Amino acid sequence: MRSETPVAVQLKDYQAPDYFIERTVLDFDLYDDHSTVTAELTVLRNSDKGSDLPPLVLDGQELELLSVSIDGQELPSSAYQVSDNHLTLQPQTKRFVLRTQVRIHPESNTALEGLYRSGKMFCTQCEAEGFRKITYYLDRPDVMSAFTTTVRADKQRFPVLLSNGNPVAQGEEGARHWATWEDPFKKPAYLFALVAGDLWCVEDSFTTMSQREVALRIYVEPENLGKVQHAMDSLKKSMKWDEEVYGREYDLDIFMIVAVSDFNMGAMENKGLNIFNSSCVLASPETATDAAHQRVEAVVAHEYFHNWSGNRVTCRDWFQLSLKEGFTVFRDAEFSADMNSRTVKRIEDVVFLRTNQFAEDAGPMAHPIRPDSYIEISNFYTLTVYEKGSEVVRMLRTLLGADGFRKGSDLYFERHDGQAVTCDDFIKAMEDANGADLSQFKRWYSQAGTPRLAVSSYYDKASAEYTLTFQQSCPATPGQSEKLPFVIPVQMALLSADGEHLPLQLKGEDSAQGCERVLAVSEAEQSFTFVGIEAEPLPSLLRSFSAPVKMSVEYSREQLLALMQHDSDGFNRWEAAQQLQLAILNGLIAAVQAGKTLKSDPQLAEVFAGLLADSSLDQAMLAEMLSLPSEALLAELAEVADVEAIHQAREFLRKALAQALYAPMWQRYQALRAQSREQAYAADAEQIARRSLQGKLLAYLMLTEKTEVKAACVEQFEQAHNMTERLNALACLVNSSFAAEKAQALAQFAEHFKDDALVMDQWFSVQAGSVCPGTLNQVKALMQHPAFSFKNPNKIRALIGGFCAQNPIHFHAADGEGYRFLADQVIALNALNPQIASRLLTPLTRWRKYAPARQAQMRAELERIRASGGLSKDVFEVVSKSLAD
Ligand code: B3K
Ligand code: ZN
Repeated sequence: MRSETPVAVQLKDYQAPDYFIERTVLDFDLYDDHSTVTAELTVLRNSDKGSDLPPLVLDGQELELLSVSIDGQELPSSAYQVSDNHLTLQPQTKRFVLRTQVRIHPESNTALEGLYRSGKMFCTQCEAEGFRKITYYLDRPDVMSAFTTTVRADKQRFPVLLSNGNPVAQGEEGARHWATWEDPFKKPAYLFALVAGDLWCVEDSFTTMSQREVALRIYVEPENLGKVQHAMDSLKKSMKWDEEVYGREYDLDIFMIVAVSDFNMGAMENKGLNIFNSSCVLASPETATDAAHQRVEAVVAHEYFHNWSGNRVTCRDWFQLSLKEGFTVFRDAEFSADMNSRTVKRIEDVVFLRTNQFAEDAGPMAHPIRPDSYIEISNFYTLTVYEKGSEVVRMLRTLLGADGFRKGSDLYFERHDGQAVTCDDFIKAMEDANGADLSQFKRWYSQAGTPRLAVSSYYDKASAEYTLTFQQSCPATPGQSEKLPFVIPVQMALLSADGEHLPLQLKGEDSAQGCERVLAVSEAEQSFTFVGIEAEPLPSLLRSFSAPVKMSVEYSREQLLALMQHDSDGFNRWEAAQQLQLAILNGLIAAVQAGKTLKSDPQLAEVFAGLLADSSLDQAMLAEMLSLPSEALLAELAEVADVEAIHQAREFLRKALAQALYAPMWQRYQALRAQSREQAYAADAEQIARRSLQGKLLAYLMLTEKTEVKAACVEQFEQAHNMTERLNALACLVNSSFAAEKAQALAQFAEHFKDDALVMDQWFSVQAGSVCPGTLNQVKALMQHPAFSFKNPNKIRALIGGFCAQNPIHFHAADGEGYRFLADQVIALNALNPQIASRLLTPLTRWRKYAPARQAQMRAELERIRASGGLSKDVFEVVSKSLAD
């Protein structure tokens, strides 16, 4: 913890390193009460920067320096300076071997950054700046080195010793043993990894496109061996997909994944040795939901894809983070779309982006996908860098076409293999491969905020011309008051009255060019005129959500219904349903605010009835179309979020729909449940779609509080052969007024799964999300439960995060207790795990969204955190930016 005010690092201050590290030879001696790290670094003056020899300033934190030598000569302590964050010494030659020995304490490392203990094992997390907590180093991604690592530990308790690359030697010394690993690929220190533990592995192999055999190993604690197959299958699919879609082949002879229980995020792409949060590896039908299965598949793919987009080609500095993260999220999203339902994946991603990233982009932490400055880089692993970053890459593909994009990515990988590069280098490769000029497009990298796109249309019957006019603007964000126009690709089509998709010919063109096209809107106001349009058409705009913008188009209800029915773009059919639901919900919210009695609108029930009766409709799409916008999304869309009105309006509508559609919903539910009973579980698209629909229907039906539904819900809870159905039923009971059934189900579940940490996380989060009264007290009580631990990030996210970020009606309780609770937890976690503390804070940063009374309460809690003293850089940055004017 620091005392002085932390300073921001600026992109404009970037300078190439004074020295490089050619070779890194590490030796770890691991013990229960300390570990010793010996590092032999072959240091070389960066000749581009001159022939003088400036001081060598190595990064290091919380290290106890035991010795330093250069070229075999031990240095007296007068020959170097040690400060809180650095070791500084004066080189005498332009190339030398620096040897340091330090003592560190993984056993008491609760920040889970650097080398730490998770349960009985040792593991590491170095990105972004964790390596400096392991040894003195030039801990920056543009310093790339060949690593050789030896790990020594007790033979019995740590039979498995792993690091990056290939195993090259091993041996025994009494009760201890050692293993040496060599990574032939130069890499920055953030990709270093080490694991020691009593681990078992599932082994498989993959033959690459050039017929090389790669050994695949997933290491877990022995009790989890039965939950690894899904991750292994996902890995093999990912390897094949990257060969087919990007021409990228794996490069080492071995690829390892290790599952650990205590991990700050999802997983980490360390070269050849990915370390995963166990929640992103382990899955079995009985213990993991469909969503968890899909997350495992996506995260395994994401980390694997980083081998090229991140490892072979890495970032020059941390401002370029989206270079690897945005691109890799785009790659994993396309992979998931190819493995499952493309439209559903797009809908899920857009809902997530709109609900969370748009809120971030409108809040005090708003930043461009390539930020200009940061105080703590860990705070910039954001939805903006990841999800909006992915949208920016998607727009590039939309603008360049699939083939042009592939040419660009081939050139990027070829040109920069083995280098640490910038977002500009990525764009340059796309430009050079396509002869394109992307200079204006690059504003997406430097301007923050969600652009608005207002659309109007004009039809001229006499000339058969139809004109679409787009007006773009972008709200001010911290440090950026004026924005220049973006390039916004608007994928579009025009529909005739009977739902035909019209040929599209722009004025000035010789002929029509298909029935779908991309309009590149690049001016503040810009019009496109289509010719040969015989009657006023219905525009289908921003198909597949072709740009991360807030578009407004005035559609009548009839037009929305027509789009829902006829649009050939699945995303836009769903979008039309969303817009209809939003219009109805906004009407209800206004009615609550005006103190009127709420009246149900028969139109939505009619639409839903039609959807339920349409047997040609894909079940996954049906489930998505029956899902009302969440309270969080409604809050994001509102000028001032009225938490109670939103909750009341939405609950009213859900109940009204459940009552109006009871018969068809009940019938469909029973049929789906019967199918589930008869079929063995598979996490395939068809079954996932079925269970998704079944879950949505059960949630509606339970709102009617009918006895037959309650009995069905209890039956599903008790008899389901998979976690998806069981947890859906449990959530319904927990949110119901059936107190006895609720208590019994919760107790039964906890008794059955008490030894399975990941399942207990789900048990915590279901309760944290309950809309029933008394939830906050229940959350506080659950913090005392034996399965809860304040040191385990998954538990914190499930229970505390579940309540604060997923339960708006209780978190925003008028008495301010929710805010107080969150501030208390952040203050307690600040010292233990700054990254998790800072993440948890997010809901409080959104204070500007609420009415003045709530704003004051939220600000007061932020002030209280600020005044609590000893803030980590992580928490300091978020609190101070949130409170800044
Ligand atoms: N690259 C890591 C994230 C590291 C976060 C460090 N605070 C996982 C990923 O995005 O694949
Ligand atoms: Zn990533």
